[in-house]
Amino acid sequence: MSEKIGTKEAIALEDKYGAHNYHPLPVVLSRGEGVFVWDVEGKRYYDFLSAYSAVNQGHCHPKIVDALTRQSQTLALTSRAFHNDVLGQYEQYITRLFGYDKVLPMNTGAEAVETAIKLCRKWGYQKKGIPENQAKIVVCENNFHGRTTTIVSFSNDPDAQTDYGPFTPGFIRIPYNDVDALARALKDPNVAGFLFEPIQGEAGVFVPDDGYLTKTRALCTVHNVLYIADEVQTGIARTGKMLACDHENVRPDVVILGKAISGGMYPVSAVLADDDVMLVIKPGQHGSTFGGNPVAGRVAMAALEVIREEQLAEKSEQLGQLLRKELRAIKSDMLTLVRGKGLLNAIVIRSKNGRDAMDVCLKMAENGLLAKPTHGDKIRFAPPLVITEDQLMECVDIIRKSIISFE
Ligand code: IF1
Repeated sequence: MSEKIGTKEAIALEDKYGAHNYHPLPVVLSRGEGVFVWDVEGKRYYDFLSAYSAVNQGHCHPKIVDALTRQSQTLALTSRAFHNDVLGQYEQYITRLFGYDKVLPMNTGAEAVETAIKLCRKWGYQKKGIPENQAKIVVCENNFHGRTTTIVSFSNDPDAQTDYGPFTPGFIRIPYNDVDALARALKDPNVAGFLFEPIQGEAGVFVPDDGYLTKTRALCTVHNVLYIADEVQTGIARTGKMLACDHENVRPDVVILGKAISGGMYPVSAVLADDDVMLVIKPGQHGSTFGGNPVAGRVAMAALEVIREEQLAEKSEQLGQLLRKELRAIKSDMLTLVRGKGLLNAIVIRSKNGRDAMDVCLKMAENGLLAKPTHGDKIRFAPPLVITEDQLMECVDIIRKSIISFE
C-alpha cells in the first residue's frame, strides 16, 4: 500500500524508475473531484487540461465511479471467447446514441484509429475493388491520431516520428483546412478513406473554416471514399456538440471515439460504422483482450448518460463562448490569439522579456490553475465540462493575473 509521499520524492522515483517519455509540470497530484485536483501538499488547482479532454464529466464523477466499482466486483473480464451480459447492452446503447448500425469496441484511442485504418483498407479491397495492397488513406498535415508505428508513419511531427522507421506505406498527407487539396488527392482511384480531426487538437486547437466538414464530406461521397472522423479528443460534448461533426450536421462513415467516452475512468475506445462497412471484418480478423469488457461497457454507459443528464454539450457551447470573450478582453501583448469551439480552446503566447508559454503555465499553477503548453507557444484550455460560470470567471481571473504578471 503506498504511503504519503512528497513532491520531490514522487518526482525522483519517476525519474529513476520510469521511462522519460514525458516532461510533466513539477506538480504531483493525489486527488481529483469535479473541476479540481489537489497535489500531495494539499494545494488545490482548477484542472484546465482534463487529461487531454478525457475527464469531460469531471474527476471521479460518482455515477461513473459507482458503475466501475459495481461491475469490477461482479465480472471484470471474460475475453471475447465468450459472451457476457454487458457487451450487447452497451453496444445497443452506444449505436443508438450516435446513430450507427454497429460498434467495434477497443481500449485506447490509438487502437481505435488503427482499427479504423484496417476497416477502411479491407472495405477498400472488398467493396471498392482497390487492387490488393494498393489502398491509400488521405490524412492531414499536423495531424495527431496516436503513437503507434503505423500512426506515426503519417505524422509530420519530428518528435513523434524520428527514428521509429521503417514506416507503414499507403498514406497521402495534404494540408489541413484545404478542400482543393483533398479534391486533387481524391483523383487517385485507390484512395479508400480520408482520416481527419474535425478540430486539430495537438496542433493547438486549429478550427477549420466553416464549411470545411460539409465540403470534404461531399467530396468523399462523390469519390466513394470513407469519411473517417477522429473524435477522440473533439467528441463527447467537448466542442459544444456531442460530436464536432454535428456543428455542420455532417455524418461520417466511420467515427472514432476514446478519452471521455469513459469520463477518464477506464481505457475505453470505439469505432462506429454501418453494416456495409463494419461487416467486412469477419470473426478472428481483429480484436483485443480487453476490448468490450464488462467494466468498460458499464463505465461507458454511465459516462455517456452523465453527458446527457447534465446537458454537458449545451454547457460546453455556452461556457466556451463566455471563455473566449473574456480571454480576448485580456489586455496583454503576450496574448496574441484565442481560438476554439465549446470548451476546447487554446491561446497563443508571444514570448516577452524571455518569458514564454511554459512560464505562463508555471505562473498559473502557482495561482491555482493547471494547463500545459503544446508545440511551444500554445496553451490548451480544456476544463471539465461540469465547470460552473462562477468557477470559469475565477479561472479567467487567474489566467489574466498570471499573464499580466509578466508585463
Ligand atoms: C500523448 C492531445 C496529443 C488524440 C486524437 C487519437 C489519440 C489522441 C485526436 C490517441 C490522443 C493524447 C495522447 C497524449 C496527449 C494527447 C494529445 F492531442 F490530446 F493533446 F498527444 F496530441 N486521436 N491524444 O488526441 O488516443 O491512444 O492516447 O488513447 O500521447 O501524449 P490514445
